[in-house]
Amino acid sequence: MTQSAFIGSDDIRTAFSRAMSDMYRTEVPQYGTLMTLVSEVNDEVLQNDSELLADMQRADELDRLDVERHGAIRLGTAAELNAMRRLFAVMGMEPVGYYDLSVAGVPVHSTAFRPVGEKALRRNPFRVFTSLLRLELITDPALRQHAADILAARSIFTPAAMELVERFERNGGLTRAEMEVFVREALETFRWHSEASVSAATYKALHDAHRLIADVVSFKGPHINHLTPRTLDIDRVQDLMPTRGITPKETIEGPARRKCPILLRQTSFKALEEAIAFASDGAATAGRHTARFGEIEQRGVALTPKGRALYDRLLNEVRALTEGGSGPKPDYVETLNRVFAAFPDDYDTMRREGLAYFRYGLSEAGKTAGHAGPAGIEALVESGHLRFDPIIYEDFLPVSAAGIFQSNLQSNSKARYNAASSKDDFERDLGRPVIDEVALYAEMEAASIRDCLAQLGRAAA
Ligand code: OOG
Ligand code: NI
Repeated sequence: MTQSAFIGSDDIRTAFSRAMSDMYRTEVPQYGTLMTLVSEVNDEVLQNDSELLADMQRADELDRLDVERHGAIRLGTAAELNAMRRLFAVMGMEPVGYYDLSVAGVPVHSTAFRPVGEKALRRNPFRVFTSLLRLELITDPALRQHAADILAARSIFTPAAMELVERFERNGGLTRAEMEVFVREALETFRWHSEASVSAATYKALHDAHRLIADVVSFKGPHINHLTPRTLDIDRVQDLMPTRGITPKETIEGPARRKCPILLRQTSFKALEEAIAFASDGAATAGRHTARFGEIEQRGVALTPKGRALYDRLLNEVRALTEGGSGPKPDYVETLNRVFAAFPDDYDTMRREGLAYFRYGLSEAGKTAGHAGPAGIEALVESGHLRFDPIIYEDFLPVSAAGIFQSNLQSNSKARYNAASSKDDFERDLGRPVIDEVALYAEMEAASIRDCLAQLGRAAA
């Protein structure tokens, strides 16, 4: 077998994310409605904002928009997480970031599998937010053991899917024929099963411990629970959702609306209530479960640690003002807008203050001037020889994720688990360290500067 007969990981990822999207659209028709709405609004935004259109064209960001989406799954065991890492590796997706959601009362910790290289991201930035249930957070020891036993007995991958993962690892790639089988078989893991693998009584016990525990433990596999397209105007889609028969959650998670978007803003619509059949233990076998929902997101520039610290501080301020205590609360959106006014809203200020990451490139003037331009990055920017584009945030936000979890579990429980964060345990279960997302953005920016300097025939500083 020659190297060249292998299909690239980018192509496998694209084929898989398309197959996943098709499956989810059949399973949850509202997702299809939402996709149509998002694509209409994106077209409208680009038609009315020629500057954004030009920026996105220059940054080579337009092509990925239509295929761009993220999904989420919740796993039950270390072995499942470990195997999932190997499965996603076939599609060029690596674990980036660590999210501890126990602090928000959700008994999971998570990572996001996604492509990391710039070329791969431009092709298709498909991401899967992947959570691992922390069984140790179930307080009742008998129930904890029961859940562990149920999980130990299931196998969430088809034998053919794992066989192809092994073949990929052994040979360093998959042929087209192998890829087609791989996509079909891997998809099975993410399919919805309306037959629970537990009795109604067990489901209830798990559900009483936490809705999420029932969702993870009661089924044959980790059904994909949402797929999220990327919109260029989340407020507009949120406003239009009711006209298409979709009821969004009340508030948009993340930063305030801005001229220059930062990080990530997200909103979702309520999970569907679905009929399920319990395994028979002689009792009633019909039930209902809420698992799957829809979500949209708008992505903005990635922040540096300094920018992120400012974001976190402002968001905490908003939460302190609008949550808890008694008496009337100020309006959330009004408070968010007022507090976030402290975050500079133009790219050049964000850049000069070191709040966000940018990709530098030579302008036409810079290319013409070549050697003759001024020295130093700042001087080159000022003279118009260097331009800069925002580096898009490709990751997630723990507070937003917790808000999405909560609204879809219909639990307003503000319970917090007192467990220590356990990134080390997570990485042990995963079988490798997670990649630090900040290092990825910093390196993208640094590489773009090196590239410009090289083109100008200058040595890097
Ligand atoms: C994942 C929720 C997190 C996001 O976009 O922040 C998430 C889940 O409910 O399993 O998808
Ligand atoms: Ni999501």
